[in-house]
Amino acid sequence: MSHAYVKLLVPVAALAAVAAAVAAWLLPGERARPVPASADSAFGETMVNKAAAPAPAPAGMVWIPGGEFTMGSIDPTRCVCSGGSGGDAMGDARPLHRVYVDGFWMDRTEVTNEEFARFVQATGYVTIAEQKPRAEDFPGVLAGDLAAGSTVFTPPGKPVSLADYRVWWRFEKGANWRHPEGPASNIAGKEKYPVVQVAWADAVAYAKWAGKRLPTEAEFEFAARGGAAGKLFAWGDEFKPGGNFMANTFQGEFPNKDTGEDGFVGLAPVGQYAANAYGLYDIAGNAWEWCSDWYSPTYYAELAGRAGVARNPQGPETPTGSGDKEKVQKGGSFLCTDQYCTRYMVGTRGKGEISTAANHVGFRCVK
Ligand SMILES: [Ca+2]
Ligand SMILES: [Ca+2]
Repeated sequence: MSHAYVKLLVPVAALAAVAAAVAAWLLPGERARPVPASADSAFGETMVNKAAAPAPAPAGMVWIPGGEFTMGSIDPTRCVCSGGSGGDAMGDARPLHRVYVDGFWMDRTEVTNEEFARFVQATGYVTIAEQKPRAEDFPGVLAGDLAAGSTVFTPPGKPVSLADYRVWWRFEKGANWRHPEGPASNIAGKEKYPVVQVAWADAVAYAKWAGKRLPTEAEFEFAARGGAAGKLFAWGDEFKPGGNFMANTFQGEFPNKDTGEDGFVGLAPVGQYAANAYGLYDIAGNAWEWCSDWYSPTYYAELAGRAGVARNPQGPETPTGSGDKEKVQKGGSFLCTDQYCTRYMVGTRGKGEISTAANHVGFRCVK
């Protein structure tokens, strides 16, 4: 198992390789444009399945009926997540294409620290961030630099150029799910916060133990849209309907000063904002959420190029793009902002190297 963030310890020349893993959430040069009043008419109707939910409902889960919908994000020239220098940021979330998913149960909230702690207590599971990387996976890295740890967001404390994410992300020895910002931090009193610093395999291990699985990207997006079609956000077309924040994102001056106008600087306990139409909390913002699909920037184009509706798409056979093994993440996080990248918008995509964790990435399960 490789450990991408240890690459942060090796000479700068090697850092290009890790760029995609870190910058998956925050692409340099990606800047905001005004929010359009309504979504693109290219979205087709969402046709929600009519069958009743099977009984009984599993604890903490809601029924997502499934159906056919249009997946993806709208034309970048009219969208906040429009391109910066190249003008094609978020191009991986286009073209729009028709997808059908079967109904499924989904966790109401992100998996919390107390839930993850029960799994660890029951199984003795050790997350990837808690394991010392193996020397054979990192030839050329000094033995003393091979330390267990993970990636931590660190506000620079002064206004900075947004060109280099390494100014606000660092590899922190001893950072893991029990110590999300490093050894000096802990999760005491944060039982109801989403677990973070979990790599993809850690999320899969939890899901198996719980008798569940990770959602596919299509399932996540169908659920996030709440039965509506072509809205900009999981709750509608307005970012702050009636002046109310609907998700935990970032306000202030990115990345150095989060003013927490939405009530929270950094992570929030789950369920602090209104649920979407399917009863899902934090389906946008708070922690990014791992999906089961491999990531390919051209997957939507591949699906759109096939005849008919893509039925229960599972993602590409293999990851393509940066050269790293990346899985899809959805929903954005407490670090998303219209000053930099607005991936809290429904229909957008994120991604992460499978063995890489960070203090803004968590997950929820389906079954
Ligand atoms: Ca916030
Ligand atoms: Ca979330």
